[in-house]
Amino acid sequence: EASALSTVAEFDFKGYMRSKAAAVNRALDLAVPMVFPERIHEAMRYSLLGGGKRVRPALCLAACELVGGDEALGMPGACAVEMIHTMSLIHDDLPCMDNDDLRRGQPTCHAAYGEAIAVLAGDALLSLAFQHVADTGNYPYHRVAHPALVVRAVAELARCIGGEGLVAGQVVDMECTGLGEPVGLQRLEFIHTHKTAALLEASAAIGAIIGGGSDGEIDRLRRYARGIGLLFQVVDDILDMTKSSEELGKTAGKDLATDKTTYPKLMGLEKSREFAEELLREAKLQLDGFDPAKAAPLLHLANYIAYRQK
Ligand code: GRG
Repeated sequence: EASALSTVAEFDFKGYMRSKAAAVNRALDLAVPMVFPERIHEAMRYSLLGGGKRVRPALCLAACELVGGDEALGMPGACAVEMIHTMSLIHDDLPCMDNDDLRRGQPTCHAAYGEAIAVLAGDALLSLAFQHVADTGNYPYHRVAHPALVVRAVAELARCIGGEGLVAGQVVDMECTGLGEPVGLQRLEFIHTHKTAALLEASAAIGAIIGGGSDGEIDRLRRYARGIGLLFQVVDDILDMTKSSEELGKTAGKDLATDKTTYPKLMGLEKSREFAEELLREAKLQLDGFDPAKAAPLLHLANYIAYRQK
């Protein structure tokens, strides 16, 4: 027991994330070659390779490895979820949605390449994501997953991003923005579980499916990921609020100035922190049935999301 605990304590989470991000970046680089017509591939590469913490692919790979798969087996799914994440950011930044000119400190895709190319780069990444999961033969790290598992993974990806997943979250968020009144707790949770948690859930589920996990294992990893997805947003809201009051409206007063509903605004800072602790505890509980040494990456990922300073 003590040695298992110390194994967990000694786990080098930063090193783990760095090495997974490097492997994912190499695979993504190979996934979008600069072929004709170059401009669309340039735009896709610009957004896909322009930074990002690679949380979703790391989650996919960690889930795959936890149930007995390896990195090569999980890599197509890991690339696919990052492609989806990237395309959702490209479309979210468009003038018809959030109308943002900056993302990760750089011009957004449409600011750099124009609106039409940005829409198409998003579409092409969406398509490439499915190609990646389905068409493993085209993949440089080719490892064969059972076709039935690949079909399940494809269905999982489709379900989480469609009209009952990511898109639903975005639509409800858009409807609530500009209402001029705060939305209720249920509405707020709907937005976050769909906009953010759904893709994290799919990342973990796809990794666990392709890695050959049992239904019970897949289910626990799914709950874990859904929990850290909501946790991510609650902590985001808390950080925004504390930053806003500390920096007195320099850059961070942004959310206070708008009518965007946040957890601290709805339930207060203390209750929001308690809610975050509860979500963290429940997420970690899902890892209890696994070998603690093997579950270390996911345990630390949950802690990182909970205790990050931005
Ligand atoms: C999926 C078909 C389809 C369409 C997209 C526009 C849209 C529909 C959805 C918007 C989704 C959106 C913007 C969600 C926010 C997700 C989020 C928490 C982003 C920040 O994630 P990080 O911190 O970002 O992982 P990095 O930069 O590290 O990658």
